[in-house]
Amino acid sequence: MATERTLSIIKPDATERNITGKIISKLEDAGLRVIAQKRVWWKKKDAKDFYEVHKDRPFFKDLVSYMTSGPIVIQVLEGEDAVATNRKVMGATSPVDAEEGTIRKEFGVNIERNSVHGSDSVENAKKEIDMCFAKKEIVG
Ligand code: IDP
Repeated sequence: MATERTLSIIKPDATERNITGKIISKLEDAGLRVIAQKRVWWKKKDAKDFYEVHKDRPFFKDLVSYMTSGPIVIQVLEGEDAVATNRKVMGATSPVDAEEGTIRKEFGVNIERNSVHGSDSVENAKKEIDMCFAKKEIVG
């Protein structure tokens, strides 16, 4: 196993319900360490740039509206197999399909308002971390 970094976002549905601490506890319990963190409120351009890969999907416009509807908490997580470990503790995209004990099962509202984002590959993690953080903001 390799020590990796991944990008995590606590989404607006979770900041609105004041459950960021509960979500961070689950990440830490899974062996992940928060090595960078900031709370921001994205403009449309930020959300569009971040989710560019989904720009042709039918849910893109709604996703951009949702991700700009309130504050988010963006984090860099570090740990053994951080990308896969984080995806496991997040659970499937839709809370209905997510396994018991996962963040999305416990806190997700629906397939869109699913409380967290996590990079889906080491390569995308690097890109997303570079998009969201300056090097000096990451303290491993
Ligand atoms: P992931 O977040 O589990 O990796 P993706 O397919 O990359 O899932 O989708 C990105 C985000 O877009 C999801 O987390 C969710 O917020 C939203 N999303 C995905 N599929 C749908 C859908 O069918 N309807 C509405 N929103 C969706």
